[in-house]
Amino acid sequence: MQLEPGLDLVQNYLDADEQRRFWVACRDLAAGAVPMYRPTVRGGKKMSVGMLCLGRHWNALTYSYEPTRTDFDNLAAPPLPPEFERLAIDAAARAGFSLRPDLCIMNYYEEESRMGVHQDKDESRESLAAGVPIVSVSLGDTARFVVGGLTRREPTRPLMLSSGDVLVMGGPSRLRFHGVTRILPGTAPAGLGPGRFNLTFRQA
Ligand code: MD3
Ligand code: FE
Repeated sequence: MQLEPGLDLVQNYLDADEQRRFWVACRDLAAGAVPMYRPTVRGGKKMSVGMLCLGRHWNALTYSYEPTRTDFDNLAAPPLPPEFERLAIDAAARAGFSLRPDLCIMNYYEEESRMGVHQDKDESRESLAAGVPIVSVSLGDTARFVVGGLTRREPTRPLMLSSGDVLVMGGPSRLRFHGVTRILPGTAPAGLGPGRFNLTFRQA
């Protein structure tokens, strides 16, 4: 359903089997040769989420994309798996957008993890100007998410993101402020969890 122009939520986009398959893929990637880690951001604070970027790496110190993790261990970002890419392309198309994702940021939330309200504006001017969407896929525990307007001052509206839900934000909604205010522990479907993986697919 369309929440706002350019902001589309498809609940249960992934069935139980697909959720389990993507969960396992995320879990295995997180513990793989290029592991998930906790980024330190500008100012020196550690983020409360675990992160693993696929395709390209988001540098938490420079807020820019690069091939290797120069803010952490200099390892190259693992490639974006073909089944991840397909998921993002299909979900964007369903919301009426064309997306050629070149990276995915995989975030892992534990019970205490949060994501402060922010804008995603580290992609190229062309990508942002064209309103190329971000596709978000939620797996595991439910999150309370908030989405606002194009300035920090505007009010936010809460939204629950459950396992299997896909949120597409493009066009006029691409630069909306948003964040994760809490994780509901123990809400993951059987076979998933603990915690929550969120995948955000982007065209840099
Ligand atoms: C609405 N992640 O990785 S995804 C992020 O649930 C991020 O992990 C959150 O914000 C999470 O940057 C939210 C949903 C999302 C992403 C980008 C948006 C919603 C958005 C951009 C504009 C409006
Ligand atoms: Fe974001």
